[in-house]
Amino acid sequence: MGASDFANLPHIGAAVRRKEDYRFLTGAGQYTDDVVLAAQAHAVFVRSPHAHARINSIDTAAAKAAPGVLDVFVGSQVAADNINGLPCGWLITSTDGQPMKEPPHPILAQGKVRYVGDHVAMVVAETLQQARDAAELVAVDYDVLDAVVDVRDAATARAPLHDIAPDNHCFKWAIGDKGAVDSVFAQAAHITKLDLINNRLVPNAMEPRAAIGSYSRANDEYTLYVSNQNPHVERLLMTAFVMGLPEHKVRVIAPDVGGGFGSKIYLYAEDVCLTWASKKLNRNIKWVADRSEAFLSDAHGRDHVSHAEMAMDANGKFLAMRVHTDANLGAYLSTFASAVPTILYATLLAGQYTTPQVYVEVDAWFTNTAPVDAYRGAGRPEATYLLERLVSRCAWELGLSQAEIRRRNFITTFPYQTPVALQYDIGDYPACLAQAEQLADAAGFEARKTASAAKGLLRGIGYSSYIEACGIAPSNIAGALGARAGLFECGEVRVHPTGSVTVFTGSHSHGQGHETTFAQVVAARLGLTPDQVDVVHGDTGRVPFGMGTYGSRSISVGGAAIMKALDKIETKAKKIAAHLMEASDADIDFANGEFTVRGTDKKVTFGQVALTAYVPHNYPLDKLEPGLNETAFYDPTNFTFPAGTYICEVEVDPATGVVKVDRFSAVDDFGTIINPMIVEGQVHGGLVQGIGQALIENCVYDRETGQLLTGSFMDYAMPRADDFPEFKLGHVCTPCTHNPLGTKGCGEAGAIGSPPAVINAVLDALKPLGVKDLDMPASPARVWAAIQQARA
Ligand code: MCN
Repeated sequence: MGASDFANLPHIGAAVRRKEDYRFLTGAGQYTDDVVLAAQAHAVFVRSPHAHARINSIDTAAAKAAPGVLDVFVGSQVAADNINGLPCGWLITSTDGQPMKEPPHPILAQGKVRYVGDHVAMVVAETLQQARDAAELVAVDYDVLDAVVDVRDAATARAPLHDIAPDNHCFKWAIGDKGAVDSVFAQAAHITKLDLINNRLVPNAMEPRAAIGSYSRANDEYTLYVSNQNPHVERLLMTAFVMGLPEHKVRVIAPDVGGGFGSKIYLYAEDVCLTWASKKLNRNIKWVADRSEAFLSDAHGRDHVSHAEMAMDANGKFLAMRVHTDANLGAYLSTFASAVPTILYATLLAGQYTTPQVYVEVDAWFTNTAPVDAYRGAGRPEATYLLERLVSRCAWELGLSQAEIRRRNFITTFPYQTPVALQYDIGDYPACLAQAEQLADAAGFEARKTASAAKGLLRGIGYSSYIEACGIAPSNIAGALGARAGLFECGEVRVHPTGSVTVFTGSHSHGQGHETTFAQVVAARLGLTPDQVDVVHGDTGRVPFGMGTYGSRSISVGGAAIMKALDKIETKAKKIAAHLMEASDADIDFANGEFTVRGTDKKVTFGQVALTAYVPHNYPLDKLEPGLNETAFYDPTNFTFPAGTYICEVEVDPATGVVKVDRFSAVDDFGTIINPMIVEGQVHGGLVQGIGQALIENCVYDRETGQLLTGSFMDYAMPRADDFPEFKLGHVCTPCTHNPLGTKGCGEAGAIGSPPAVINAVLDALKPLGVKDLDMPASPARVWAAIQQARA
C-alpha cells in the first residue's frame, strides 16, 4: 500500500482520544515504583560530594552493621565479579586520525570520583529509611583534586580526569570540505560572525529514574524493571558489554514511564548494580531516584560553545558556512554522547538553505560534570540554535528582514543533497514560512510594536526555520557517518481468532500515545476500530526485539515495521480468504475489513478469515500454515526530515529585563499525520521545553569547586503554563517519500525550532538599545545587564 492510499484510510488523521489516558487519569498506571515484588529490599547510592577526588579508602563496616542492612557494595567487588564499566563511544570515531578516548566508566567508582554525584557505593537494606541511614555511615576518605566544569577550561585544567586523556580531549570530528569553504570565505562580499553558548540542561522527567533488580534461582534468570525508553537495547548493553550474561537470561521490563526526553535511553550504573546484587543477595532490590539525585546523576543535555561564520554575496545569498564547536561531554563518555555533537548536530547545519559549502569541526572534552547525552532533540536543537541565530544576524547586518533572507536561501528542489552528508527527500519551506507569517500576523507587528512602546515596553519578533533528521535508524547512513551499529525497528502483529489484534512493538511509549496511534494504523489497515487493537511495548519478554524510542523515530520506523508485518498479514489473509471463497489468491481484494473476489459479489470478513486461521476447516495444509501472526523488521533507507518555521513575539521591560512571550506561531511539516491531537500535544510539550531553555532553564556548576549550583527546582527554573501565550499551530504536509506511512517525526520539533525564535525576538526588541548578543537563558538579570552594558 502506498503512502497516499494509506493517508486516506479511516482513522488516519483522526483525533482519536488517547486509549492510555484512562489508566493514567484514574491512577491505574503502573510505573516502576508501583511494582512491588515479594521480599523487596531497598537500595541507596552513596554519591561523591566532590567534583574530582582520589579515593584513599572506603570504610563500610559501620554501615554494614546498621539495622536492617543486607550489604554494602563498592567498586572493587563489582570489578572482582568481572562486571565491566558502562559502554561508551558506541556511535562515532574521531576523524583526525587519533583514536577517540574511551576511558572506563566504572559501575561503582574505582580509585577516583569525577563529578558530584558519581556512584561510590550501594547500600541495600530491608527498608528505604534503613538504607538511607546506613548510607550516611559509609566513610570515604578523599583527596580532593582540582575540578574543571567549563568546556573552555578543559584543555588547561590542572588535574585531568582520565589517564588516557591528559588534555581532557576526547575526540575531534569534522565534516565538509575545509579547503573549499576557506576559499569561498576569502572572496566573500560579506561575512557574518557569531559566538554562542548552548546552555546545559537537566532533562527533569516527571518520573525520576527507578529500577528493581530481581533474580530467580529457579531458572537462573534476571528481571530488571526500569524506567527506561529502550528496554531491548538496555538488555543488549547490559548482557553483551557489561555483565557477560546470555541475553535470554535477562528480561527487561520498562512499564509505564513518566517521561524520558532522551535521558532514559542509556544503561545507567544503578541498573547494573541492582541486577548484579539481586543475585548476590538473592533478593529483589528497588531503587528510586529522588529529585536531587536526578539533578546530579541523570545525563544532562546540550552544553556547546561555538563560533560560526557565514559568507554571503552582496544580496544575502549564502555561499559558505564554517563552524567550530567545543562540546562538553561531562566526566565520562556516555553511551550515545559521541553521536550527539557529530552525526546529530553537524549534519543538520546546512538547515533549510542552499549554502553550497559547509565545514564543521567539533572538539569534545571531558569535564567534572555529569555525563552529557541525548536530551529532546539531541544535537539538532544545538544545530538549529546556531544556524537560525546566525541567519537572523545576517539579515540584520544586511538590512534584510528575517523572512526575506530565509526566502532568498531556501532549498526548493528535492531530493536535495547537502554538503554535510544528508539527502533531504521532500519539503516545502517557503510554504511553512508563508503560513507562519499569516498565523503570526507578521504584517501587524509594527502596529503592535508601537502599542508596546506606548506602555514603555520593547517588542521584538524572532524567526526560526528549522529542519531535523528524525526516524533515527538508517543503518547505512549511520554506518557511512562512522556509527558502529545500525538501528531499525521490529513489530509483530498477532491476529486473534476472534479478529481482535495485539501488536508488539520495539518502540516504547512514555507519553507519546503509541497505544493509540499505533492502534489507529493497524485498525486503518485491517478495517477494525482502534479499540480492537492493543499495543504491547516495553518488555523484552513479550516483544521480539526493539531499538526503543528516541530521535522521533517511533511512528516512522516502529510504525513502518508494523506496516510491513501488516503487509504479510494481508498476503496470508488473502490466501485464507481465497480458500474460503474457492477463488485464486490473485483475485482477492481487501478493503474496509472485507475480502472480495474481484468481479463477483463474493465476500468474507476479516473476522471470518481470522477465525479460519485458528479453527481451520478443510484447510489446504500443503499451502497454508494455520495462525495469523507476523513479525517484521524495518530499516529505512533515509531519515525523515520534518521542518517548519516558528515565529515568536516578545515584549521586554527595559526597566527590569523581564521577557514575556506574547505570541508564538509554529508551522510544521510532519508529513502525513496519524493523530492531530497527539501531534499538537507533542508540539506543545516541545515548545515549552525549547522556550524554557531560551528563557529560564540553566544548569550551572560552580567554576571553581565543580558543585552543582542548580541542584533543585529552587534554583533550576522550570517553565509553567502561565509563562506562555496560547500557541498558534499550523501544518504543511509533504509526505515522507520513503516510508509506507508518509510520516515524519514530530516528538522533538518544538524543542528544536523554538529557542532561536525566542532569542531572535529578544534581540530584535533590544536592537534599538544597541544590544547585539545574548546567550540563553534570557533571564531578567541577563537581559537587564545586557541593556546596562549597551547603554554604558
Ligand atoms: N505522530 C503522528 N503523526 C506524525 C508523527 C507522529 O500522529 N506524522 C504521533 C506518533 O504516532 C506518536 C507521537 O505522535 O504517537 C510521537 O511520534 P514520533 O514523532 O514518532 O516520536 P516518538 O514516538 O519516537 O517519541 C520520541 C520523541 C522524543 S525523541 C522525545 S525526547 C520525547 C518526545 O517524543 N520525549 C517525550 N515526546 C515526549 N512526550 C512525552 N510526553 N514524554 C517524553 O519523554
